[in-house]
Parts: sequence; structure tokens; C-alpha cells
Amino acid sequence: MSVVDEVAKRPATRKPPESNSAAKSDGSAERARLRLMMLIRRFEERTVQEYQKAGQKIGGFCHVYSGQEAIAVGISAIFQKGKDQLINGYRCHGHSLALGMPARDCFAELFGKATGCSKGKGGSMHFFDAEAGNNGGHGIVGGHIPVGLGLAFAQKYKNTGGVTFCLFGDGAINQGTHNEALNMASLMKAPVIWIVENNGVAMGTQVERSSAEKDLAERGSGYAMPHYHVDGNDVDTVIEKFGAAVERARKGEGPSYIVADTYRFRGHSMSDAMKYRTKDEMEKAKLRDPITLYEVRLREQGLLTQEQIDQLQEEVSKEVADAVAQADNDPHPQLEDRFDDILAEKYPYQPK
Ligand SMILES: Cc1ncc(C[n+]2csc(CCOP(=O)(O)OP(=O)(O)O)c2C)c(N)n1
Repeated sequence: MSVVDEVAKRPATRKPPESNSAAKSDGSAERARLRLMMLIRRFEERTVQEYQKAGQKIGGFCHVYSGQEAIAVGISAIFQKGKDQLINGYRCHGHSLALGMPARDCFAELFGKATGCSKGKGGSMHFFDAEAGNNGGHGIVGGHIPVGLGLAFAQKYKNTGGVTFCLFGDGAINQGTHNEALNMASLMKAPVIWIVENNGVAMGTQVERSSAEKDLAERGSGYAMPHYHVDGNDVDTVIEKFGAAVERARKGEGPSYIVADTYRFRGHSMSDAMKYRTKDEMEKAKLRDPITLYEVRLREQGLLTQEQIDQLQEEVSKEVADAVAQADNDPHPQLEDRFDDILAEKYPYQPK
């Protein structure tokens, strides 16, 4: 029996939230969300293939997002462009696609091309789109958390009505930056949503071995802010629960701390053989695949047929294949431009 059939057999664990209910919907938003999750998955699986090609087509570290798609897509459903901000760690492909970055700009960045979103100089960990409010991926674990606070402080100071989504992994919550930023955010009532993407493991270290307090949401209680877990594999739940935190922040009531429990299907980065995971654990995780769960739900609600789902899959595969072909044909940056955009001012050490 296929995983899809097996998931379909199981009783629904929850009803979709009211605000998102099929009765009130013509299904177009739900179909778009499923398509976006599929696009991210296909993008990531193709990234793995491209990374493994000879000739170092993709240089440096590369961390894929397969399995965590419901979080990025849920955020994109409530993110207000032109108003809200997002900042992330290094596992940043999914959020960038979800906020509308074209797959071609992403592949071009991975391939080090001048047409990439960071002009080919950032690579996998530095997908950026300032205009879209995407303040990008950051490689130092926990390093971007205070920057997220700064974005939120600016929103409050300038009274923009926007909120900041600041995402980080379970491995980042033991950094000192996390403590300082949460404390200040609460004192300032900054409009920030702290989001722990808890995939249970930091590189190969299980969360039980790195955090003394096993209930990660409890971290928020020490800073007097609402704190809770959500099922990070259920896109409807993400929209509902993150949406509540966003409303609170927009009303000036301050930050929230949300732990989105999820799973990553691939290794930490490309060089990870995942020896810390058992076959049994992986098999169980497949039954909670966010894309399969949503496909089953939309089929049950009569919003999509299996044929239409297959059609969506074909569409995203083509979109990804076309993006790779375009990025392959794009030029590399010019040698004389190599020091541009490194610093806001002119790079002082430029060789003559
Ligand atoms: C300050 C710092 N220490 C160590 C590293 C090496 N490192 C890179 S990723 C990582 C694990 C982070 O895991 P987590 O925050 O859970 O994110 P996930 O990969 O699960 O998304 C570590 C220790 C780093 N990049 N920065």
C-alpha cells in the first residue's frame, strides 16, 4: 500500500480551522498552497541532484528544506508584502520560494551566476530579496536572532503596522543571542514572531541531548510571552496559530514564541549520511509528510482529484526543469565586480 493510501486510511486528526474552511472556500487558495509545497520539494530534490554533479556546480554548504514545507508556505499565507519582514538561518530555500522568489533566481544563486538573487556571491545560505521583505539566510547559528529583533524594533519605532517573522532551528535556542533578544523583545513589546523550526536535531545532535528543558516552548515563559507548540507539518494549523500571534503583534501586544514541530527528510547538509536516524523513524516520518497530509485533506474535501494533483506535480517539475535550464545558461559574475556589494561602502582592501 502506498504512503498516500495509508495516510488516507487514518482518521483525520483535526478539522481545518474555521477561517480556512472548505465550506467558505472555492479551493483556489488551498490548491495554490499545495502547489507551493510541491514546488519547494521538487526544487530541493533537484538541488540535491545538481549538487552531486561533477565539477562543483554548487559550491560551499547546502542545506535543503524537504519535509518542513508547511511552515514556509503557512507563513507566506499570512505574510503581508510591503509591510512584514522575515529573517532566517541558513536553511532558507523554502521561505524564499514561498515569498515569491522565482526558482530561476534561486538556482542561479546556487550555481554562482550573476543573475542569482545575491548576484551569485552568496550561495545556498544567502537567498535574499529585500524588496519582498526577505532579509535572507544567515550562516552563523543564532547570529540573526538579534537582527530579527532590530527589524521588529524598526517596525514599532516607525509605526509601520508590520511584523517580523524570525525563524531558527532547535540548535539555535541555546545561543546567548536568543536569550538577549527574547528578553528585549518582551520588554519592548516588539512585533516579532519567534519561530523555532524544531526538526528534532541540530546536525546530528538530538534535541534531548542539547536542551535541558525538553519542552522547547517553555523558553517563551521565562520572557513573559505567549508560547506554544504547533504541528509544523500541517499547513492549516500553521496558518491558524501563527495568524493568532501575528494579530496580537499587530495590535501592539508584543512577541510570541512558537515551536513548529517538524522533521527533515534529508541530512543536515549534503555531506551528512544521517547515521543518527533509524529506518523505522524515517518510515514513521513519511506518514506525516506535510505534502501527503495536505493532498489527502484536499481530496477528502473534494477540492482536488488525484488527477489534478498529478497535474500539479507535472507543472512544478516543468517549472523547476526550466529554471535549471535558464540558470545553466546564465553568465557568471565579472571578475572586476567581485568586491561589489560586500560592504555598504567601498571595499577597502581591493587589490590594485
Ligand atoms: C555559531 C555557530 N556554531 C556552530 C555552527 C555550525 N553549525 C552549522 S548548522 C548547526 C546546527 C544547527 O541546527 P539547528 O539550529 O537545529 O538548525 P537546522 O539545521 O535543524 O535547521 C551547527 C552547529 C555555526 N554555523 N555557527
